[in-house]
Amino acid sequence: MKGWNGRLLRVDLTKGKTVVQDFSDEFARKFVGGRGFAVKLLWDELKPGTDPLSPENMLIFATGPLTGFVIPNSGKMVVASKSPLTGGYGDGNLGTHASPNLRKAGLDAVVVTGKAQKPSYLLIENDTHEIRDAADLWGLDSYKAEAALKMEHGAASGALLIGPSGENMARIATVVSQEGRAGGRPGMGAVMGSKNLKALVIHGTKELPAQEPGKLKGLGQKGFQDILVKDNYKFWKRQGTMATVEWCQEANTLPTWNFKEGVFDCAPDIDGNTMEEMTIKQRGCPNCNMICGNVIKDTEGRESELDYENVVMLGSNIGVGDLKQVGTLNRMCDELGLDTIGAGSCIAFAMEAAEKKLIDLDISWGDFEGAKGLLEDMAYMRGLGATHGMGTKKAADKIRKGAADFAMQVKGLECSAYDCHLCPGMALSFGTSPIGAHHKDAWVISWEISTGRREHYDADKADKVIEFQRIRGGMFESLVACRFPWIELGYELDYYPGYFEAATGVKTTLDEMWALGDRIYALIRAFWVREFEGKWDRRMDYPPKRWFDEPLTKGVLKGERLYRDEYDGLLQEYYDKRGWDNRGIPTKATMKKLKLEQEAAELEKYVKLS
Ligand code: PTT
Ligand code: SF4
Repeated sequence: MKGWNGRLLRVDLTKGKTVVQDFSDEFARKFVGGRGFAVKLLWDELKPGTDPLSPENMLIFATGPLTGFVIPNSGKMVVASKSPLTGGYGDGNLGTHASPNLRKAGLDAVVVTGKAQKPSYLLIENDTHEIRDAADLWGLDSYKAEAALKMEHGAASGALLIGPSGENMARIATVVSQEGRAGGRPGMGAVMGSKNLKALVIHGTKELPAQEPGKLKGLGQKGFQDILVKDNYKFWKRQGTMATVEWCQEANTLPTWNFKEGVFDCAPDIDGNTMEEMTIKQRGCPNCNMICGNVIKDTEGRESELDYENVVMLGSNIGVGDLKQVGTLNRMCDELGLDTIGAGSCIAFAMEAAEKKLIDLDISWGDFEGAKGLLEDMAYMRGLGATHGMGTKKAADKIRKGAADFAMQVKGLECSAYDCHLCPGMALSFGTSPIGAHHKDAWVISWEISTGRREHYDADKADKVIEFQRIRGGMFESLVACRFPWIELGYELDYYPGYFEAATGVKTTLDEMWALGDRIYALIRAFWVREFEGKWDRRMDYPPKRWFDEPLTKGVLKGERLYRDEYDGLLQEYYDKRGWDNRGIPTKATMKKLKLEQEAAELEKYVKLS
């Protein structure tokens, strides 16, 4: 086997044991890596109904066959588990030096189960795998803990960590690395905390096994060159994802005041142009020549690395229109290990609940100090923070009194930063995302706006969502490479089958990659259905109620909203095109076509398949 190392590291924290396990050629070819590996392992090994915060849950760190090779943007890693935020499949993708190091340590993935008796960290140094004491790290924020670990294990190592929010099992806790990269929005940090696992430190120095190393090197060099001459390269280097603030404001899709509106009066004060005047340096992931992390100094003179989602969810969506203040909230999230999207949404939800006098909290729109206080309280799960740190769905269930009407989430995961009052295609993308309301799988909003969002609910929107889910949620999450060269600069997708073949020796086509995406999607859906046995309902694929029931009151889209029947029709188109029945469950024939016969037989124990 080339391309893959062919080895997983199994870590049982309860027993304090590690063991390396080979995986089969068939597993590698059928599920490829990253998300594909993660969902297959969870499906095969996790007992349905497992409490996500119990020792039995599995926490998976998975790379893919392209990770770590010197080809564009190959420094990413998938972190996956059964989610304590949603109760379904959860994952995230972060760029970190831990990724190439893991591969160079001769591994493709780490599967953690059990719970350590005391705070611990996992050290991987080539073939040495040790569970070590983390007593002095527990309680530290992620920056301090990473600095201490790097001091001990060397700057060449990579680290994946949790902050206090993961330790306290805030359900919106994520996994962080390098003071500004984060992944695992559906509470992967809480799962890590539940296992008493503060960090993974990884250092590998082996050569990666490519089938055709010379060819791969040549393709990689050409790929890096091509990126440098793309039309949008210079602008991307200046603004990265932050250019989206201005674009969303113009399109009236900039989440404002808990997604009540799509325009924010202070948008120019928090956009990419304002950031450019404040940028002091840039940071990024390994193996990337288009790095996009722009760093500014926040209100405390500390460094904060900005991205579109972070700035909007902690800016316009909570009414804060000062980029330094937003920077402070963003940096606090990274230190505390809170997902910025979840945290911003939970703060906005609390502000609205306080405004409606549903909770007794002294916080109002634009209240920077109040937001800081709530962030800390959510991370330490104290006071009202213990309610809001559970995520907006669970907080609304606790508060009741109609609070669910303004909890901006799907399946329990908070919406990322795109207002969908007049974007049914993007709403479908949130509705059918395999982890809850994340844009990562199908960011169709730009296409939707450019092709006419007033032709509301045409079937081509379902086609587009599926096309993007195949590319982004299937191919990029399994090869495990950053999708930004393609989506932001127009880097050709044809590169990827070439990379894959040179790395693994397995000939493939883009069509086969799309089939891989469909297989992964069907299996993730099967995972959800098995977990929600008897309770699964197509309405779980609906976007938040607010977009249907509360039209916009400002901007050129004033009066616009989504329509339920039309949305439901679009959802049905989506199911039909995917070969799923009208409950949103893959049919027997679809499972067979995707070579998931065994998985279909297992699913039939829980639900009758059409
Ligand atoms: C991702 C989500 C995003 S998506 C952002 S900003 W984005 C937020 N970033 C957070 C952060 O920062 N700190 C924090 N404490 N919480 C955060 N939560 C939010 O998490 C990220 C980039 C970005 S920036 C995006 S879109 C792309 N995402 C990719 C992806 O998902 N897959 C892939 N193959 N390539 C991608 N490339 C881009 O990577 P989640 P990163 Mg992130 C600080 O993980 O859980 O998927 O949520 O990884 O290394 O920070 O790079 O406008
Ligand atoms: Fe990381 Fe940005 Fe480069 Fe993608 S483009 S690999 S997110 S630095």
